[in-house]
Amino acid sequence: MSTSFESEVTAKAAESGAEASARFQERMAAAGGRSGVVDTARVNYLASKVIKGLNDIVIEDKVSYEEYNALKAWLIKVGADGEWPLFLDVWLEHSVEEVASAHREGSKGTIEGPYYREGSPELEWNGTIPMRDDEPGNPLVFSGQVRAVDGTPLSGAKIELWHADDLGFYSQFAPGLPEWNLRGTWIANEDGRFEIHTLRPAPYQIPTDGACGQLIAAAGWHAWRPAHLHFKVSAPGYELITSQLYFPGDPHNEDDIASAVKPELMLDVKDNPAGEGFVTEYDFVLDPES
Ligand code: MBD
Ligand code: FE
Repeated sequence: MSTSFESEVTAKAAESGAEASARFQERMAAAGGRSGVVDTARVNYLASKVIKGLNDIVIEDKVSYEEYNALKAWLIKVGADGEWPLFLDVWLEHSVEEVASAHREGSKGTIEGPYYREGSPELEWNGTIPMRDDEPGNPLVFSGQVRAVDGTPLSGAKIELWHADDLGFYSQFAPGLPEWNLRGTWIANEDGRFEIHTLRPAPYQIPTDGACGQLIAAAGWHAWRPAHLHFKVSAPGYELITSQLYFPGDPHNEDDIASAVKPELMLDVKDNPAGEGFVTEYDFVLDPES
């Protein structure tokens, strides 16, 4: 049974779908056709393959009209709930990211997910993330260096960080949060170093009250992602890295619903010897643009 507090929290969650769809469409429009256009031969090849794959499943697994209609109703609901970004980023993006980053020699990355916003407030190399006065969570000091694969420190590199609050909500996707809450952009110092002051994120459940949640419940799956920090790290002349970092011991590191955990993305977290909370160090190594 859910308490009224829980239902208030989950009711808020569905609104993130509409926001994620709208923000994605804005970004595609702003890219001015440079992204999201695929040539005819490739569309013919890929779309034919997807359609054949689905037809093969129907024949092989003797899919009934009941099952077909359940699928049709569910697909309609994914759109109505604005959950195509969520569905695709949870169940497909990890393979796209694997293909896109296979050539990299620098740090591993992982999926972006549906909740990135460009243009978060710029902070000094050692600044504190924007947060509410009473923001719940334990302090986390995250420090490291951005450098090139050849070892050159990348002074002025940009480290964008975004993460959910203690209840699992992302600013600009859930209502009632300050615009840039728990989102910031650090500029690395002359040695490529940064020291981010934020909060340790909590384990995270994807919204359960929309179409994706309906699928998860109907299939008997769970909706959890391990606690994670999202990053985009960039410097002129280098390939941007989109990443997420994770915390050892999280019960969902092994069964992330979004399949976005890699061993290289696990932080080494220690108690802060100088005060409250935790400290961790992680370096980002960028490949030169080809
Ligand atoms: C998230 O916070 C997330 O990071 C991903 C990949 C999917 C859904 C919600
Ligand atoms: Fe996330």
